[in-house]
Amino acid sequence: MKNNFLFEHQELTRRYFLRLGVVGAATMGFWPLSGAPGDPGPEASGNHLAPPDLEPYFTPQDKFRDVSRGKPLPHSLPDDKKREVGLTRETWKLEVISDPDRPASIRNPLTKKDGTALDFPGLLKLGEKHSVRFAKSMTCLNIGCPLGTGIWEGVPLRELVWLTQPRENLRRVFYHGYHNDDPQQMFRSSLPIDRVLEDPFDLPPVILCYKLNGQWLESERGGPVRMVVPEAYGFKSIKWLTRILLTNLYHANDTYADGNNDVDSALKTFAATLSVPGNVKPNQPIPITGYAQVGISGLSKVQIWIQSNAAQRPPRDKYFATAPWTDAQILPPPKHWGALADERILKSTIGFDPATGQPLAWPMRLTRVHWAALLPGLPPGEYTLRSRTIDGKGVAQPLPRPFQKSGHSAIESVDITVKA
Ligand SMILES: Nc1nc2c(c(=O)[nH]1)N[C@H]1C(S)=C(S)[C@@H](COP(=O)(O)O)O[C@H]1N2
Ligand SMILES: [Mo]
Repeated sequence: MKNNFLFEHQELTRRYFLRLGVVGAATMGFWPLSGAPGDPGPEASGNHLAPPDLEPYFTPQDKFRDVSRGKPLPHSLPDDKKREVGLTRETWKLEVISDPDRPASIRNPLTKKDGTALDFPGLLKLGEKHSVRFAKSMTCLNIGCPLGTGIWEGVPLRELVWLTQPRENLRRVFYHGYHNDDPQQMFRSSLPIDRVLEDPFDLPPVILCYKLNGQWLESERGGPVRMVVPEAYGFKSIKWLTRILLTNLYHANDTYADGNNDVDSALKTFAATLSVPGNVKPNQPIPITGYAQVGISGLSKVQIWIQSNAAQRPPRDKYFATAPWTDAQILPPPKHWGALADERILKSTIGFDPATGQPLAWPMRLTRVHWAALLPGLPPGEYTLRSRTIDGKGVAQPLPRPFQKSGHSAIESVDITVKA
């Protein structure tokens, strides 16, 4: 069970390709079809792609890619220091106060000074009544490929806002985590109060997260408590959360804004390949697999297109809108989700059927899917394979905002050589 995702990917793609009659695929140096039960195992020849570093569908906490700032990194502090500064479940404290510069009127701030700050047992107490969990890929706006996908669990942020008894002049919320008590190191993010109090378009709520994949949120992932904003890129999901400010400021004041990032951008839909054969023979079908991130606009199709590098491309078609794209097969949900100690977790997860633990819709927004395709054989030559997505509304990638600083949504291209 070590590599559930790889196994699922192998099984799903194997069945897909077998249905299409690609019996030779396993001997073409196509890694997902080797290593499965009954297979001769990966070939020793040097000319195929190294298998990508795959994880289960849900990523174990320690297999997430880490995007953390700080000197030293807060999660690397020794245990006694963590205890001292509130980075353990025993010592964690959260303040929820009015912004002194742009005050919101609140009756009941939660402060350390008054002994009213929220502690971990207090958060769990709220969780008994209000906790939710949902699946989400964490993606860095500046990296593009997901850092990991998990089931995030916690208490909706609005429950804390209500505890402060807000009255007037509350337009936004901003929040930050432990930053070595050095203002220069503060990593801050913000949201309109509307997004906190209501969940538009059936999105899950913004949460104070304390569990990931059914286990306590580890220090490296931002434990004991981090913010998780379902539809947002990673920079909104502040780790080692220590303070929330309710403000009358009317605009974003995120740390990420200083890096020229679009701080209101939601998760984009895009496709990428995971495997192409390393050695493509002329006139033999070409099996391809990949994944797609399912952004806020959903996913209806993954499409691919291979073109000879010798062919002329029409001018002024930067996003290849006129190319003869063909549909790839979006693979069904895996049978085993991986990383969850107990798959019953899925039965109480937003977006899953409480009776069966299966997703209510597929592809599932804010996560990812896998896909496979079989390209017809080609004459020898150099080719470019491209993959793209069509979102839930029928709009082709790169969607209305093709800017890197709004999050990666570019059309991927891969070089393929066909030779005897
Ligand atoms: N306190 C704090 N929170 C933070 C960061 C940080 O440096 N400090 N990095 C952010 C960024 S840019 C990203 S992409 C995500 C990454 O989450 P992960 O490390 O759990 O994968 O955390 C966010 N939360
Ligand atoms: Mo990020």
